Order: sequence, then structure tokens, then C-alpha cells
Amino acid sequence: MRLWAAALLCLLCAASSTVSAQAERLGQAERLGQAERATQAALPQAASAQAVVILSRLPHQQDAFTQGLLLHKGAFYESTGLYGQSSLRRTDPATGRVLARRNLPRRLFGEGLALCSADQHRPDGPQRLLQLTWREGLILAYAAPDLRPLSQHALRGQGWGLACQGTRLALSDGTDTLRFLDAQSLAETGETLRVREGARPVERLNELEWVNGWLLANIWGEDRIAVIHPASGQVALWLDLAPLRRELAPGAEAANGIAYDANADAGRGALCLTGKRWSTLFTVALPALLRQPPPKASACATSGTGQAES
Ligand SMILES: [Ca+2]
Repeated sequence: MRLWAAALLCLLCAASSTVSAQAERLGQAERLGQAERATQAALPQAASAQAVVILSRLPHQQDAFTQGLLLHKGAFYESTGLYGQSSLRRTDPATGRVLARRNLPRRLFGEGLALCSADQHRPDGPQRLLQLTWREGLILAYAAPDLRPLSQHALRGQGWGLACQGTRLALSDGTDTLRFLDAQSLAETGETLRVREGARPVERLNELEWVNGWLLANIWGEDRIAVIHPASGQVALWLDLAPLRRELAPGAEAANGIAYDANADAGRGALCLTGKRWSTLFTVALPALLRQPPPKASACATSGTGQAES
């Protein structure tokens, strides 16, 4: 009889501890939920948008399915896509005339384009152009300015946008997460940056450009550019491209292509923006936010969001 009583007591204890554990778990979940809600409430839910102000209009080759754009020593360098039509070009900004052109093999779909020092010990020495391919797992390197092919390098996953900052490259692949590559070896550094507006992931990051420490990204299929804080991944500002779209023919394709001209607009700097097969390349005033480097600790970068990883 005493054995039965002991067994019953054990069962009651076990049931009681199970109920306690469940209550503890529920309490924990509730606390976690509260913490998450508090974190999300602390984050800005929507970044402000600012319409771009057009400074000038330049001709743009209408056969250029623009995937990457940059400005270097007074010339535009442009990567174009589509199988059988992909190319790398150097063009004259004033006339849009193609000064040099290198066509890609038909099996390659050109994507983002960046310019980096060819030797990390000589940042002002020779530069090399790095052109992404979309799904072919290759990065193509060329000499600037003559577009002479130099080498080919492996790329994991898809390539969409590319931009160089000193010794590293930011790479987009159509997701909300940027990867970083070593500018010399072109190997992944392991660092990533998840781009968010408040708590919302910002997907389809495409063509990229660094401007005074800020990272700018076209969003595929949208007429707006995200200005991204490089440490937190938070969108600090949206650049609304509606003023450009209003000047284009109906049905003009996606906005894509960002270059930075630090000397334009009487030294205030300007952005050079275009799109796939657009007839015009616009220069637009540099937004005030981009005239200064991003703050070290962004007001948007609430601790604990884990936006920057390494
Ligand atoms: Ca660019």
C-alpha cells in the first residue's frame, strides 16, 4: 500500500513539474514576444522618401540593358545583360557614344559592375573592372580603361549588383542580404548585411553604388533607390524616381544603374541614374543626407537587431 502511495506521489510530482515547465515556457514565450514587440516598436517602421531633383539629361544607348554603371575619370563604364547581348562598355557622358566595347560569350548574362584598385598596396595605381554574371558563377576582370580581359573568378550563387569600397566589394543577389567579397581575392569575407526598413526585409536589392560611406541600391521592379546605413542595414531614406519615369516613354523598362559623380553640381556631387534600355541618363542633385558620411551609431540602428553580421 505504501508503494502505491509513493507511486501516486511521484506521478503527481511529475504532472506538477510538467505543468510548471509548461507555465515557464509560456511565460518565456510571452516575455520574448514582448521583447520582440518592444524592439520592433523602437525601430522606424518606414523611412521617408525624397523625390530626386533632375540637374541634366544625357543620352543613353537604348540597346543597353543596364545592369551596372559607374563613372571613372570622366567616362561611364556600363555592364549590360541578356543572353547574346551582354557587354561591357566605356561611353562618353556628353554624347552617349560607345568608346570601347567588349561583348560577352552568348552563354553569359552580364550583371553588376565595380571598379577596384588592382593592387591593394597601391590604391591610386591601376584599376580593374569586375563584372558579375547572373547565374553562371563567374566574375570577369578587365583592365581599365581599355577593357582588356584579365582573369575569371568563381562566384557562389547569383550575381546582381556589385560596388567597391576600398578593400571590399558589396554584392547583391536579388535577396534582402548583401554579401561582401575581398577586393583582391574576390573570395567571400563571410560578412553579410541584412537590409531592413524597420523590421521589414527589403528584397530584390539590385545595382549598387557607394556614396560617401552610404550604400545605394536599386530595388528590382520599383522606381526607388534605398539609401542603406552600412552598419545597421537600415534604410535611412528612399529616393523616389517618379520624376525620371514621367519623362520616359510609356512602358519603359526597370530603373537600374547608379553612378556617383563627386565633382558635379559645382562640387556638391550628383547621382547619375538610368534604366534598362532607357533613352536618357539623368544626373540628379545629391540628397543632403549623402553629403555627409553615415553616423557611426545610427539612430536607426537599435541594438539587438543583429542586422550586421560577420
Ligand atoms: Ca553602380
